[in-house]
This record gives sequence, C-alpha cells and structure tokens, in this order.
Amino acid sequence: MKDATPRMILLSDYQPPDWRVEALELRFELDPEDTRVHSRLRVRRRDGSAPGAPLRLHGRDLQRLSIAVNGAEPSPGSCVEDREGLLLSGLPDAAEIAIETRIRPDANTALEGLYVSGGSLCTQCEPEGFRRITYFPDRPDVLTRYRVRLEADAARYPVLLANGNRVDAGSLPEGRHYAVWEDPFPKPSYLFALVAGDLACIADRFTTRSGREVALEIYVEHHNRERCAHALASLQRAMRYDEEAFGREYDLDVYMIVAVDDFNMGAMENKGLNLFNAKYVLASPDTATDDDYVHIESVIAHEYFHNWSGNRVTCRDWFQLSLKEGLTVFRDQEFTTDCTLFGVKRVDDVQRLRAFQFPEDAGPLAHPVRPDRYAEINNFYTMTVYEKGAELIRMLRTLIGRDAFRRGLDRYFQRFDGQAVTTDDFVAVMAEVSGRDLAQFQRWYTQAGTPQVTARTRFDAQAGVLQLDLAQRTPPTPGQHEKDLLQVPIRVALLGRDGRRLSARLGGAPEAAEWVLELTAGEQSFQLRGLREPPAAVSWLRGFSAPVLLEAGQGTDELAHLVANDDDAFARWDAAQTLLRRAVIARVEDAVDPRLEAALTTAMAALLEDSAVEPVLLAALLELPAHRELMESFERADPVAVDQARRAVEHSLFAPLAERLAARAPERARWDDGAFTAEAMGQRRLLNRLLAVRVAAGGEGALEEAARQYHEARSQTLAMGALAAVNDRAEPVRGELLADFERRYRQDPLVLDKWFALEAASQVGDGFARLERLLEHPGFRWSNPNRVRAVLGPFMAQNHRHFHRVDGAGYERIAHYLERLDALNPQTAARLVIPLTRWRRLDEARSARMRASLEQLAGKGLSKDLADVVERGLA
Ligand code: 0A1
Ligand code: ZN
Repeated sequence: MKDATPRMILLSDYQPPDWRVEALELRFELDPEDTRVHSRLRVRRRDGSAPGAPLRLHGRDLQRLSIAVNGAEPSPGSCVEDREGLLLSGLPDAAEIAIETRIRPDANTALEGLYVSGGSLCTQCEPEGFRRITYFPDRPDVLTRYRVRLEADAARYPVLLANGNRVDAGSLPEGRHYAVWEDPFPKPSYLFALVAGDLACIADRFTTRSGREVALEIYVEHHNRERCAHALASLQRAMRYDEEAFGREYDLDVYMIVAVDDFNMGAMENKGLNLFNAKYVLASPDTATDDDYVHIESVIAHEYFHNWSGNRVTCRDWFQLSLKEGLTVFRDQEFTTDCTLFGVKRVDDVQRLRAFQFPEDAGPLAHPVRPDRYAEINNFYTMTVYEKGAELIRMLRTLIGRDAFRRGLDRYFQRFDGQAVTTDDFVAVMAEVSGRDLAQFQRWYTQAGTPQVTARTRFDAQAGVLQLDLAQRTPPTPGQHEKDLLQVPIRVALLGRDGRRLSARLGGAPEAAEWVLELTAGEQSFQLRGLREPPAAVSWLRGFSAPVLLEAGQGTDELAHLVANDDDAFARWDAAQTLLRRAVIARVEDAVDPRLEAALTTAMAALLEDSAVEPVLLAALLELPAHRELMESFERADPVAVDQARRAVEHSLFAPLAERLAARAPERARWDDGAFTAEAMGQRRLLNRLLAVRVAAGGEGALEEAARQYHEARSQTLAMGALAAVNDRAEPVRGELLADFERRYRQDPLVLDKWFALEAASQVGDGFARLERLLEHPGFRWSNPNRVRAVLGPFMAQNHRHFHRVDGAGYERIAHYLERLDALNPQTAARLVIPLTRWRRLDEARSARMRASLEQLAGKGLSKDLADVVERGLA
C-alpha cells in the first residue's frame, strides 16, 4: 500500500461542518466479492455556514457507480473527485444525494471498513473506516439517524445485524433475504456497524433500574457457543455497575456483541452492536487464564460504558479522542477495582503505565493527551490518550473531591447528550461544579512528557513539624521544548515506628492521617504540624495520585519499613519496587550492592511469613520491575545486560528463601478450578509467582514441580504459569512441555497464540530458527493480527538475546517482516514497529543498527500509517 507524503492535520484548523446530514438510508447488497452500497443522504446547509460552501464527502478505495443530487446527475464541474473523496459545489440549501458504490470486502486486508473474517462480513469504522464503505462526511461531529437495509444470501449469511432495533425482515428471490435496522439515536459514522454471518446467538436479558427490558445477545461461531458465559455475565455486571456507580442506564431494546477472529484492536463500541476481537469474548477455565478472564470482563465493560462516554456524548474531532477514551478507561478501571481485583488493580495499572506509557512519553512518539497535530489518526490510539487520559480524570476527582466529581459527570452527560464536544468542555463542567479554577490543570491535556517530582523532608523534633519540600520539572518532548508548571496532587501519609499512620495538621486544616499536597509551583514547601513522634517513613504518592516520576531519596530502612507496614497497597508495592529497581541498576552498573540485596531478602522473607498479606498482593510484591520499565532508568543501556542483571537480582534475592517459597505455596489442587473470584485468582497468581521465583532461584526440585503443575493443571492459568516459569530454561523439560501444549491446542487459535508467544519469547537455543518455524507453522496467518502480534510482539519485548543481537540481525529481520505485513495491514504494522523507534536509548552499537533498520524501512514506500511512525521515530 503506497501513499503520498501525509498531510498534517492541525487542531487549530478545526472548522465546524457547513452541512448537517438530517437522515441517512443505506441499502447493502452484500457479497464478499462485490458488495453494492446504495446510500441516500438528506443534507441541509447549517445556519451560519459560509454561503456557497461545498459539501465534502469522504471516500477511499471506492468504485462509484452513480451519483444523483435531487434526482439528477450533477455536472462534472460541481462534483469533483480528489484524494479525500468527493467535493460537491453549487448545491441548494437542502438536497437529497443518492450514491451507489461498489466495494470488495474479500480484498480488504487492512480490516478497516467492510471486510471478511472467517465466514462473516463485518465492519470497523472508527476512526475513518466509514469512508471505505461509502461517500459521507466521515467526521465525528456530523451526527445523523441511520436506517439500514441489509440483503444477502440466506444460507451463507442467516444472521444480518446493524445498529439499533430491527424493524423488518423477510425473504427475497434467489435464496436471498433482508433485514432492516433503525437506530433512533443520531450518531457519527464511526459508530456504524453491520455484520452478516452464520453465527450462534447466546442470549439473556437485563432489566434496567427504570424497568426497561433489554435483550442481550452474543454472536460467535457455532463451535464457540460454550465459551460465552463469562462475557455475558460480565456484561450484566457492567450494566448494573454503570447504574449504581455512575447513574447511567442503557437506552435501546437490544445490546449485541459479535466476536470475530480478525480484528485490529480489542473491541469496538458501535451503537448497540459491539464488535469484539474473539480474544476478548471467548473463555473457559481450561482455555483462558485468569488474566484473560479479567481482560474480557474489563473490555466488555469498557465498550459498554462507551454507550454514554463516547456514544451519547461523543468527540468533536479526533484530537478529542481522550474525551471518550480517557474517561471510559477511568470508568472501566473503577469497575474492575470495585467488582473484581480490589487493591491490586491499581498496582497492575501503574505497572502497565510505567512499562508502556512512560516510555512513550519519554520517546520520539511522545504527544499530549490532547494532541494538536497528526498525520494519521490511527496512530493516536495510544497509551497516552487512553491510560494517561484516565489518570487525568482520576486526578480531577482527587482535586475536586468525589462528590463534586460525581455531580460534574451527571451534569456533563446531561448537558452534552447528543452532542460532539471537547476535553475543554469536560474540564469546564468540573470547574463549574467545584467552583475551582482548573486553568493550570488543563495543561495536563496539552503538555506531553512525564513530570519529574523530587521530594525531601526535614523534621523539627522540638516544634513537632515535618517540612516537605517538593519540586517539579517536565523534560522536553518532540516539538515542546519549554514546559509549564503543572498542578500535581500528591497524596501522602506518615508511618510511625510501630507501622501505624500518624496524625497531623496540614496548614489550617483539622487533624488527619492522610493529605493531598497540591504542588503547583516549581518548588513548594508544606508543613505537617502537631507530630508527637518523628515519622519512621513517608508514604508518598499513595494510590499513585499523579502520573509522575517521584524521587524521594528514601533510604533502604525507610523503604523496608513501608514494605512491611504501609496500608496503601500501591505505596507498599512501590516501596518494594524502588528497592528492587535500585538493586538491578547497581548490578547493571557493575556495583552489586550486597547490603541492599540482603535487606531485600530479609524484607521478602518477612512478607512470606506474614499471613496478613493477601496472596494477590504478596504475588505482586515478589515481582521485579519489568525489563521495559528498567530500561527507562538509563539514558542508554544494553538491554541484554539489563535482562541479565534483573535475573541475577532475582536469583540472589530468592536463592536463600527456597524453603520458605515452597512452604508458602497455596494448596494447588484446591485452587486449580479456574473460579472467577478474587480469592481464587489471588491464590493462583501467588502459586504461579512462587513457582517462577523458585525456578529462577534454581531451587531444588523447582523444575520438577513446574512439570507436575503443568501436567496436573485443570485451569489454563496454572498450565501457563508452569510454561512461563520454564520458558527460558535450557533443560529438556521446556521443549517437552511446549511440544505437548502445541499438540493439545493446535486446533484452538486463541490458545495456540499463547504457544506462539512463549516460543517467540524464549531466549534459549536458536531464536531465529524458531522464529522462522513459527512463521511456517500451519496455524500462522499473516492476515490475522492476533497471530502476528503473538509472534512478533513477544520476540521484540522479551527475547532480548535475539531481538537485540549486537550485529543487528534481530532488527533487520523484524523490519523485513513489517514491510511484508504493511502491504496487508498498515495499522497493525504501525503498532508493531514501535519498539524499533527506541534506538536512542540503546548502547551505541545497537543504537546505530536499530536506526539503520528503521531507515531502511523508511525507504520502502510504506503505508501512511507505518510511514508516520517510522518518520517520527527517526526525527
Ligand atoms: N474505540 C475502541 C478502540 C478502537 C479503535 C480503532 C479500531 O479500529 C481501527 C478499533 C477499536 C475502544 O476504545 O475500545
Ligand atoms: Zn475505548
């Protein structure tokens, strides 16, 4: 796919649409090789629009068969086709436009627009896929009512679905049939969807709190019908939660979810008809891990929550993407916290943020939560827009308080229902309900980069005052050299010698045992007064109250005190992470710190003995910072050396604890049932973590235990835990277990993806030969994003020894594969290339080679998607 040099789209160029679309009728004659789309739009010039302004209809790769304006063919001069689509000029103030186009779903490998997956026809329109279906003002601020008639072969496509309610259906000559769908809610084109296929329907009901009966339907391929129970139950929980926690009720008579094998992303919130990557629908305890179960529940909830945060209130333009995504991620995180994972959810989210969003914000692809320019909007579905966006919402709640925040949300949904708005509109409502000036806070949306906060304390024993001195600084990011000061909420507490929280007064406020410091200046001091004893430890950034890098210069003893006692799960875990990170950094710098490592062993030993520590938290406390996150601690680093240092610390720390680790293991048979409860999942997480640590520490019998756990496992969670524990071991057991797993699940694509991922990640043996074999495997398909991601992703993220081979062979190979993938699926190629943009952070030899691979790729005539990332990666 070759495109001309991309044009920059600028936020400052935004103009409201000149035309409204009052109604849209679509008729599809569906056929994989030749689909006809008949579209009829009623348009009207908007009040106040420039007189004579033309009507822009976007269109891409369409074969136009006919066009009529008010029943007549327009003159060639008034209907011009350019690279964006059609430009119609000389129109009266109101007109009816009828267009017939021809498209070929079976030739659509980009998976945007109308395409084929398995035996079904399906669509993906966000952000700009609708223009690959028909000519239309394909922008989120043009909302209209849709009436859609689908016609298809009745035997091949017995199920015909579109948004809204089905109002008619029947048969047609020649074995064809039709269905008509009407969506009563005006929507932008990116929320349009249709599905035609031979699918099983798993149905249930939901009664909303005001008594509306909603049919819930999940559509999957027939052989997957037994794997939908979890998704369905998750949907019901999400619907109830949105009513209880956010006061949001569902608004149509039916809510449909369709699972497809070939999908670029996780899922899509099309009005009343969500499309899902099958990976986020299908689950049974023997095929899906606990992580899979949790992800399914959260993606189902995420898409459901979009019905309000995204569909009822949508984005004015794509710069506002975080308006719906940041808010919806925040909402799904709240749901998973309250219903499923509780305290450890925050730990998991921060781990992800640090491993993926912080590097993005510190690298060449850094951009603000609300970007102000883009060449290809597909490349802005990022961790920054989603996860950092959610952090901004959470900070707003911290700053204005839960009550005001909840009132603000109500007012936001009420005021902007049916409209397309901006992040400024959202923040303005929060300012209004709280009476607070949020002008400085707004900078979080416009300024990229992770702020660095330093903190120091001084205790005046005589006065009983603890002074906290804070400073902030945000490093430059591409295109933003000067940074403004931000408003940073920093939640803190103090622990006494006995591990309990101390009370004190902040400013004139009454005595409390936890405070939110609002850092707004470059340097700022706070005083906590009325302390009767010196604090033994400061618990900083509790609950990760702001997405910053905080450096508090705390000593080993203070951090160990937090690891042993902090009642904030995040802060406790974070104290352990700080110690572990220091130990790894010391080893990378060839300065092993035996005292630090001994202190860590002691701290870990104590945690293993402490029966008050919940299993799930214990599992998290025993985890070392991820390799990706550790790489961020260095200006430049040798990734293989960082991996080895990380493993060395793990080994040295846990080798002396072998017996305790074995003794702490929960009873395997008792928890091996795949039950979706916090308790059971916590026990399994601990089982797997202890096994991994025992293997890493070289404990006696650990490999045998891994093999036993694998062979005896009933749940996929414990099977995968065993495989992951041995995956980087050279002993024959690794090969035996992986071969057995492949034999067992050869026919099951989603489970086979786990095997692909393990094989690609393994650093033992000849990783290149293995990679070749994976790509030749009968289950591998370049046209399936899940499969491609399962192989290339882990190879780059975990197989340091091969991907980062000093001679650059790993980079070259990946660049070559991505060129090939780009010809089929630009969007997926553009995501997978991201690790190749990190060359600045590598040691010099690797850095030059990685850059060379990227340059080579840049010269290949790439899609707009891939070219955009490659160019920014080189700049
Ligand atoms: N809005 C979806 C994400 C999504 C974006 C683009 C897609 O295809 C190009 C598909 C899905 C969500 O947040 O779940
Ligand atoms: Zn979303």
